[in-house]
Amino acid sequence: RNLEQELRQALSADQFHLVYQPQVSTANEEISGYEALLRWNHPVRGYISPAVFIPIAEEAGLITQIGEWALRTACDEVAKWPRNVKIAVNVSPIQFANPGFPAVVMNALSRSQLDPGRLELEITESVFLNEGDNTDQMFANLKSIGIRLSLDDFGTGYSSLSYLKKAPFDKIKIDQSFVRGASIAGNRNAAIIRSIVSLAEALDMETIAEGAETHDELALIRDLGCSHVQGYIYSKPLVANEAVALLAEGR
Ligand code: G
Ligand code: G
Ligand code: MN
Ligand code: NA
Repeated sequence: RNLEQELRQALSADQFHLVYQPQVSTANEEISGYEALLRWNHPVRGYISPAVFIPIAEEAGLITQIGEWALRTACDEVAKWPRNVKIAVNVSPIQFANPGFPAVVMNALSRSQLDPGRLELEITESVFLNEGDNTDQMFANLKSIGIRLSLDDFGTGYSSLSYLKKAPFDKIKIDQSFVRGASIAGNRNAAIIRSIVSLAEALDMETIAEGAETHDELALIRDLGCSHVQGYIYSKPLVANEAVALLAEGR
């Protein structure tokens, strides 16, 4: 009945798995990495979207456990893959606020033997909303491990440029809402993407355009100078063996 109750059992009942969506370099069209995305397959209700259950997990105090499972599983799986691609893992602001989080990251790296430079954590702008005293320290601690940081859903919600100045991001993810339809004549999204790319370049950060679905969108993203693209135009999120097969094909 109650989704929260069922979410409590989902981890031990082995109902989660990860899917992986390619992140492609615009320069050479090679897969540079994958974003790991959580999936919950409920035995009765069927597939439940993370857009539905992540907020419930955050409310119920379950996101720390579930997020750690996702991080460990992503590192363990990707460490065995045939190419040294990067792996991007989403991190809830609640995980990020926990002073023990860097130790969790180090543990995931050491048990999987994944090179820290291959792990990228995706953090949304909302971590700055309830910014605590230790936010700067958290960024410094995570960077000292040698991992990469990516600013997810950029341009939505609480955008402020001040945190771009102080937080050590390696990559900005341009939100889908700016990418979709950007190639249509007269659409203002192209101007926004152009200015984000120019800002990122000035700050020595990479850019990835999310949610590209059409050839026109892809061509525009490339013309505007985004370094990477992620979207259905290349691939939907794939189960692990499909993601491996794509790498084995040399993509
Ligand atoms: O995969 P999909 O587009 O349906 O994801 C919907 C939302 O769920 C996105 O905002 C995505 O960031 C979030 N999400 C997916 N997997 C995870 C995860 O492992 N941890 C967190 N915190 N969010 C996730
Ligand atoms: O918020 P975050 O960037 O973590 O979420 C990524 C979400 O975007 C995933 O749920 C993924 O399935 C979805 N996604 C990725 N590419 C596309 C796309 O080209 N079109 C649409 N509609 N969704 C996409
Ligand atoms: Mn993401
Ligand atoms: Na996003």
